[in-house]
Amino acid sequence: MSSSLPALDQWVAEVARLTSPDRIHWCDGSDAEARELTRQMLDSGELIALNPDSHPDCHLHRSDPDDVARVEHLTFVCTPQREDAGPNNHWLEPAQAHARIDALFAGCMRGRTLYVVPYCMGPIDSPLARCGVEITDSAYVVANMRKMTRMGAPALARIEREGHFVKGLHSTGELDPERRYIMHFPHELTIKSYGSGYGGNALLGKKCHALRIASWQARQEGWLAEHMLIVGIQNPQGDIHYIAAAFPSACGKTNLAMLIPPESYRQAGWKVWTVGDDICWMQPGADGRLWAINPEAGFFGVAPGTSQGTNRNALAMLDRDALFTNVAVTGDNQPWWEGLDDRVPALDWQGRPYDRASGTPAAHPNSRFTVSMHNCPSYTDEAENPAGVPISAIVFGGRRRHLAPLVVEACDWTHGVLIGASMASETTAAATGKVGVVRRDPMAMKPFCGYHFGDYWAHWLSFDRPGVTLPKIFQVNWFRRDDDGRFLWPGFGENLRVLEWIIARCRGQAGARDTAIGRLPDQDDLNLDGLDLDAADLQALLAVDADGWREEAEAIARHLDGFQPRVPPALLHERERLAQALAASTGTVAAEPTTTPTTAPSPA
Ligand code: SAT
Ligand code: MN
Repeated sequence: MSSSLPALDQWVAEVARLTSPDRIHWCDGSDAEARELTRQMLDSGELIALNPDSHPDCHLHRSDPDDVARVEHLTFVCTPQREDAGPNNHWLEPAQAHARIDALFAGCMRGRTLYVVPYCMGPIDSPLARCGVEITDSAYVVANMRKMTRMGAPALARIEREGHFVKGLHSTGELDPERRYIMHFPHELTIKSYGSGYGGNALLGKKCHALRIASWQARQEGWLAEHMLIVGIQNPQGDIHYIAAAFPSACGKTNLAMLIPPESYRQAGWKVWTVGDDICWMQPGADGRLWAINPEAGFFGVAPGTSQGTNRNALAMLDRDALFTNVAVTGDNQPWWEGLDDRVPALDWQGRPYDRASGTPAAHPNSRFTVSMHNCPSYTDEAENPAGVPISAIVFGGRRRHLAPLVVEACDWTHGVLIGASMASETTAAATGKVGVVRRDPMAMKPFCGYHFGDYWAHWLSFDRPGVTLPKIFQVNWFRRDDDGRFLWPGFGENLRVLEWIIARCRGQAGARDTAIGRLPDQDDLNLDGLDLDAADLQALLAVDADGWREEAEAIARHLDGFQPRVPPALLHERERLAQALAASTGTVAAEPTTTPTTAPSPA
């Protein structure tokens, strides 16, 4: 097979010359093709069938133990000018980068099949969607791409019509960490990835295309490609407000996107609709609002911690047609991970007999599930709406033990961009490296922005222009702890209480108090009915520690300084304004139990 697009056929031929595969297979995305690939992977041992009674059509893949997370130190953005990649990216000169990685690709597919995977990021008929073609020698990657993107014949038809596409070349190579690179060439709309078969390193539609390349394209074309979930919150009156929320990897985006309302909210008629759990592309519409699509078609979620109690929706979508990576298995061959239930698994994520006394987790902390979004009970057809959904609020969240309150509303767009730009979070198992270290992660895009953060912030600021009705921006932190390490806020479904306040603020219907760091709810502005929360914990969650924040403002100044001379002056002024407001306040400013409601204009 080939396409009707010479540019595509030429590229496939070129890659085949370089990599010398035994066979070339153009993926059509059909069920028959998926069945055949699964059969081959079961034969080769790449996939293991799970219990067909409890988990029909579910499979397990075990990664190489040295290949279980994204590798940021081996990920490069290769712009012609070094400065354009920014201090936020590793950089190599493009010609040198091509030479270095092409040397690895030479002959690497000997004995293997080269799969041509045409895919569309976003609803197939959406003007906001963008297409790509991934060439890979991994059937496991093909199987993932089929769940995660609109893959196959319809995507190829769109590519042939449009005549352009993002090129992604991938080989698992030898899975040798010493021979591994993830390289991006934004000016050539090209990705090359060698030596890893894992998630964001190998499913090139995801972080490589939909964030690193797309963020660069979005800047040229006037839109935003963000590391955000999209969730619709339906109130008892039936109005649905869509929220886009950025959190670093493995900070609960999937749980928030599929939130189960607390019992009292369910009874009152609240509903939650999942549009996306990881990536959001947003563009101003004719009405001046931001409209968003989820470019993905599935979820590649963190398994550990997913349970009946924390995310019933996720669990319900994992008992059929799901692909698991690096989870443990029970004696009767069901998938298992820490936090699921109190069964003891038989085999750990590497297939070794599991000994609980070893004290090590049975599932890898970054073990994952891949499922089509159609499996999700809270899935909404709006995820297929070519126009996208209108965004009422943007939320920035991090994982922070101290300082950051439960929720803060930005005073305006510029303040909101500063909040996003100065986000910080403790590192997680989603990337290799030390876990639990606080690092700045602007807009949760630190590993994913395909160009200089200074230019990126200027691009964000540019959306604030006459005639627009931008979403309100908020900062949240579900992860505050006391000195003993205990979480102060119950999180999960209870986060709806915070989202309710956020939506009410967007509608001009809830109270807030002005503080130096933004607007916070007082205790009675939040619906805490039926929640057993310690009064002191609530105080701590809603207090502004002015001394701590003064230090934070200084830290933010140093952080921004690292991106000079490209930091937009408006952002520096905003930081000054924050520092001055903090200079005027002392001690810890606690939340009041009573307030005068302030009203705000409604964006939606
Ligand atoms: O490995 S992925 O990048 O796909 C998942 C994540 O880190 O969010
Ligand atoms: Mn992510």
